[in-house]
Amino acid sequence: MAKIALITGITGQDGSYLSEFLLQKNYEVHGIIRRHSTNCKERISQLEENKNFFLHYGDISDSSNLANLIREINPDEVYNLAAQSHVGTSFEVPEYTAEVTGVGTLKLLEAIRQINPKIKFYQASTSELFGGIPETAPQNENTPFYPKSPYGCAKLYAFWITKNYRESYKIFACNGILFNHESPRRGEDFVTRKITVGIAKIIAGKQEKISLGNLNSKRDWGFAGDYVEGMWKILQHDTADDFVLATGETHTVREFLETAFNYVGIKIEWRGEGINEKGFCSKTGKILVDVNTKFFRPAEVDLLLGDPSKAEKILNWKRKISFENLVKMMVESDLKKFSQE
Ligand code: NAP
Ligand code: F7E
Repeated sequence: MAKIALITGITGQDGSYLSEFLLQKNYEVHGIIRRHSTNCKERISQLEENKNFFLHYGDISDSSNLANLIREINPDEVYNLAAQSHVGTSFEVPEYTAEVTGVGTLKLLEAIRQINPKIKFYQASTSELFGGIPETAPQNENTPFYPKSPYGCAKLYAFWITKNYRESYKIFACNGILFNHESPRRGEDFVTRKITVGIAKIIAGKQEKISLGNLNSKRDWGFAGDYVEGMWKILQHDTADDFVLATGETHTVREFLETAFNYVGIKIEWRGEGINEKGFCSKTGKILVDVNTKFFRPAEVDLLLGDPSKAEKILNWKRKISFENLVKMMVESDLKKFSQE
């Protein structure tokens, strides 16, 4: 019998890669989508003809809808990827973020507890839980949490309620504490994709420059395709547990940007300081990067650097794509996309 998976957040970056991964493993894959007035299925349109792929309307904030779907589909595994996932935006919509990213997790767990507590549950936890304590890097499963945004706080609730349902009701409920992972399918308002789209548009003559916020924050960036395999491995382990997935490397936003420009043969020269800092093309002298305070956050996470040794040892999981190859993959994909549009 093929295993059945239910994925919330299936239209997102990770949902699309996870669907492809599970379909290759012969799962029957079900996903919850929200009704949009525009097309939200861009990342999963290639899967819609697959006979083992099913989409259902729903919303993580609608508990009766979640209960109906759990009853109807009766999955073996639930992957909860649905979230208002943008950290900057969470400062604009903090209550909504708490409802969806935090309490939504409880609604799903409660449906599982009441209908079939044997269902395995994966919660998309995040390195944003570690937030504000740079001196604790590298961060692992034992590092204290200190979220720095409404998003981080909502995910903190989701983390603990997942652990609580594991301990209270013996549900196989696990947290994957994932550090930043990117891809050509990354949303265009996250910094890596904003940079690679910006470069492709500059090359195509459709944009003058890229405006960014904090150039000095450091992130541990991996490839999303590697991380969805880790999610699956977490649910295949013989006991329910929490795992950090990360690369063990950290880079500044500035380094990501310089590496990405490098792929198109442009060297960036920096002049000025703080909000007056600008990145110039070393050959033409044109301004290609500037700083706009609109992209600063009320509180910032300065340094994320993960220690994935527990997952490497216990799950035999390891990232495959290097930082340089991730940047290259994203730049190449956007150059192709924006030269054709
Ligand atoms: P993403 O691209 O922003 O996708 C988020 C998904 O959640 C989308 O499918 C979105 O649907 C859905 N969603 C939002 N609100 C919903 C609601 N009320 N009901 C149902 N679905 C809703 O995020 P991602 O990068 O794939 O990340 C997946 C998960 O991992 C998220 O929970 C994120 O917070 C977490 N995470 C991500 C990273 C990372 O670096 N990518 C790291 C750690 C943890 P629409 O298409 O309808 O908007
Ligand atoms: O920001 C800085 C920004 O929005 C990275 C989500 O998937 O990973 C993601 O959250 C850094 C921050 O990702 C711009 O201030 C500078 O320091 O790409 P980001 P994030 O906030 O790290 C975690 C693990 C998640 O769980 C989240 O769901 O880049 N930055 N200038 C900028 N960021 C953005 N978005 N836009 C800028 O213009």
